[in-house]
Amino acid sequence: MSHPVLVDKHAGWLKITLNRPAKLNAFNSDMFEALFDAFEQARSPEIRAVLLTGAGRGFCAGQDLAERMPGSEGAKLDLGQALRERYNPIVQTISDFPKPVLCAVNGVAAGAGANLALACDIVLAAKSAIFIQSFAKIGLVPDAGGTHRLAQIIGPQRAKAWSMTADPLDADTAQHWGLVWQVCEDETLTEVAENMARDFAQGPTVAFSQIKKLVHDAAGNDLATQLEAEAAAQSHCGQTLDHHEGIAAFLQKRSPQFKGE
Ligand code: T3D
Repeated sequence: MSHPVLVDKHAGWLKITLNRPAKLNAFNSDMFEALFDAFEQARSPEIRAVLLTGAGRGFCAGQDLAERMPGSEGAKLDLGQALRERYNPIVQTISDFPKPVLCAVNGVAAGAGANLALACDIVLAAKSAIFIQSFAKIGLVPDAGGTHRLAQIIGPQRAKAWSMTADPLDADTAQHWGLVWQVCEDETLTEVAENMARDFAQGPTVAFSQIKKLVHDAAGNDLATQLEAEAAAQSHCGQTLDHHEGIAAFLQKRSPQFKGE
């Protein structure tokens, strides 16, 4: 049996590939366990960026609905509990992860699969990729942080209409709406995403983690609180070797060699 998540270690970065292509990488219990394990591996200090993608023609089709078949044990589950035990922790892990998490959406991203992609820091999408908040089609609400993120990124009107219609959103529209950083030709997505992961792995990791936290916290802060948070983050970054290296490299007119410290 093939492993539900593939982990490829590169110099300074980890590629995590959801690997149930015959089911468009829908989440079953094994895939959850393997994904948590992959992110644990990414905590290693030598890893400074993570790239998440999917195998085959899909990125992720959300919850494996075969595990929710009426009459089965899974159908009797409290879905709220399933979210608390699995989806919420993985979204929180990505959100809190102190390193850039990139996502290369190689194909359809549906349900919690779409919101898993949107939980990542930088979303790249293949031209042919589509995003679907498919929950309403099965009588559910967007989860895995979807309502929070969509309300923030695309605004409440689009968030409600997209969630209620469950219409597929093409990659160009997703980019136009601010959900996607870059749309790539299908055949170049992997190369573009891997190059970006490699570049981030050579970046100022402490500053990256602070940028992530500041941007995440901004929505809940007033200006004075955010100004102070920026000052605290800058105090921290100002003490890093990478800041010193950045200044030296600028003055010496050379490229900085960041160490992530
Ligand atoms: O339950 C909880 O724990 C609460 C949390 C819920 C989180 C959620 O994610 S709920 C939303 C679950 N996901 C969906 O509702 C999406 C279901 N899938 C689709 O609507 C379509 O498959 C797609 C629009 C994503 C793609 O359509 P298409 O035509 O390109 O492909 P397909 O033929 O439908 O799918 C290909 C295969 O993947 C097919 O298997 P088969 O017949 O060839 O053996 C299909 O059954 C399978 N597949 C796709 N999505 C799922 C799935 N199998 C199980 N679960 C899926 N979600």
